[in-house]
Amino acid sequence: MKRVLSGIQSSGKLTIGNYIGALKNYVKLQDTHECFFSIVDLHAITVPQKPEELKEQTEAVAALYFASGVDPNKSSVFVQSHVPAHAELGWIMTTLSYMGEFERMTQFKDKSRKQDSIGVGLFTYPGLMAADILLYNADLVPVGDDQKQHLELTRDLANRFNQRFGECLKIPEPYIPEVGARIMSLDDGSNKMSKSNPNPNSYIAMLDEPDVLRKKIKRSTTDSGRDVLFDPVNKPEISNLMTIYSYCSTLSIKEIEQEYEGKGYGPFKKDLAEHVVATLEPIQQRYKEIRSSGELSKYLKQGAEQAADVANETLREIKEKMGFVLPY
Ligand code: AQP
Repeated sequence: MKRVLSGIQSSGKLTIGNYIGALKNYVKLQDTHECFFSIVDLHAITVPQKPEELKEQTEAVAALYFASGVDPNKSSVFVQSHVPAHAELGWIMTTLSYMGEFERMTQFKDKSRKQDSIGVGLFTYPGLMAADILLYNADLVPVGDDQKQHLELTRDLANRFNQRFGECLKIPEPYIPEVGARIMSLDDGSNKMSKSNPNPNSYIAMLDEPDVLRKKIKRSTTDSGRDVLFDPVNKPEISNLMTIYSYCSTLSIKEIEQEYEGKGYGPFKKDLAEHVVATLEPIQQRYKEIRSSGELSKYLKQGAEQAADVANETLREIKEKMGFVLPY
């Protein structure tokens, strides 16, 4: 069985982008792969986080994994900071990396543009991400388009390590879903929908109340036309809404075009809102049950133990190959 590693940052409220681009795939993958899914809180702190919010967000992200259908008996779900090997190998990876490699990362360029002062952690983020993946000798890493570049760097670092110190690390492959890999912001079709966007109307949060969801979708930006046509270049906003529609219903993009031919944006948005509500409401219900049952800490403890077993063994091998004196 091939091994999969992926994670989501606890840097805000999970969006429908995280659901479509990550969680939905996790649920499918766990039936056919050995899965390690992480809540990457060490990555979240590469931009400032308020302590009480970080704690709540980390627990909320974890609970949403399970509420979305990730099964603790099939997948190992863990909080990144519960497995200290991540931070340790992250450091080692930065010592194998070159400044130019990190400087080229478009996510660093995008995120640093939004900060008044740029933290070093934001810059060295790809080193930690490489560690996250390589610790588990993952075969596959489900990533959205935006993370492809980081995975490419991870592969380079693994190859570099193997050449310099001897074969040890597996070279991971990307697993990219064919469509809908990138859900765009509700207020700007050229921007990715992001949980850390300061404008809550730019994203559909998985835990938004139904009426909030309806309002956000009604107010979402569209072009001045009225044809519900899939044309990401000329009509990026309506095309994005159609992608969300398609993921939250049984209709294909073609069928959506046929369904709303000549009807305009109003009825389309109204129906879209109901499909989104119908998709998220059962998840919200399960989320509430998980949060109030006290099961979360049990699942996360079990996940951290399973993850640490694998991660500590890889780290030990890496350190041995590099010439570290191992603990006596
Ligand atoms: N808009 C999106 N469309 C499709 N997939 C998305 N993902 C995130 N946003 C979208 C996928 O979710 C996984 C986890 O992402 P992350 O939280 O680790 O980092 P991110 O990609 O930077 O996500 P955000 O929401 O934009 O977070 P912030 O705002 O904190 O940077 C990844 O698989 C990602 O592709």
